[in-house]
Amino acid sequence: MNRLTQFKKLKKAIKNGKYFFVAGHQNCDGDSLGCTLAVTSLLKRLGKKVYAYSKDRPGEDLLFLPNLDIVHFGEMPKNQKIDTMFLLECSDKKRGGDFDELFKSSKQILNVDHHITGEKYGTVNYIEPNASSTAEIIVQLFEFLKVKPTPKEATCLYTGLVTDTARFLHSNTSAEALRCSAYMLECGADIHTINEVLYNTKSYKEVKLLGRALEKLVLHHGKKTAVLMSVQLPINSVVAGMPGPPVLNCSVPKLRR
Ligand SMILES: [Mn+2]
Repeated sequence: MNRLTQFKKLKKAIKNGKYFFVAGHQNCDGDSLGCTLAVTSLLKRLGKKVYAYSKDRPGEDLLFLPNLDIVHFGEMPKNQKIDTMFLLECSDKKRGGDFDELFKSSKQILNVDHHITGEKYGTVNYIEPNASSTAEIIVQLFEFLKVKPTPKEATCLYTGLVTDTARFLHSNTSAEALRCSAYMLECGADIHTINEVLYNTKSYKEVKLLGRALEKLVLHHGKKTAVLMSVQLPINSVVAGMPGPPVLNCSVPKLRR
């Protein structure tokens, strides 16, 4: 089914829904949380009631995302009416959390994803493996609906694009991903904060952890290969107190010859 048909279906479903549940996947990343925030804001602007949900809180590097306090973290709706689920980046029914009850009671399930493994469990399934990110699809949805993203929405969507392409380094960095990113800048995405928080700064704990990891760097094969072993690091003792799971998020550069 072509892109236009899919967007028409999404538009119709959005029109027919009134009470929305919006969620991304567990262990949220920049794309799933950025999209959750942007879609929630879009739906509210269209006059809908929205319950935004994320099973987990983000790591501290995503705390700059605007309007994060509207998301219910780990707290499923209890007495709120829901007629439409809008799931982002959830390649199967369990990916976002325990939604069994909501699946039963909702009239519409909108499933938007860019993972090739995505299952078609929705009443509308827009799964586009050629998209760099779900944010790219949501930018296109804004355009299809002729709604210009606000600077805050643009910040959320640019975050999805920049993180899922690893700062436009991965092979999914298509012309369309760059066009959508450029459009988000035009709409006022706060690229300064995004670059500063995500890429130009590290927390004290991250730097300490990186230092300990780099101590383990050894050279092999006549100094042609550098190997970093981090599995035996007492990670928990270093990053204790950080929000989110203890993850060593560092990349070792390729050695220049
Ligand atoms: Mn993604």
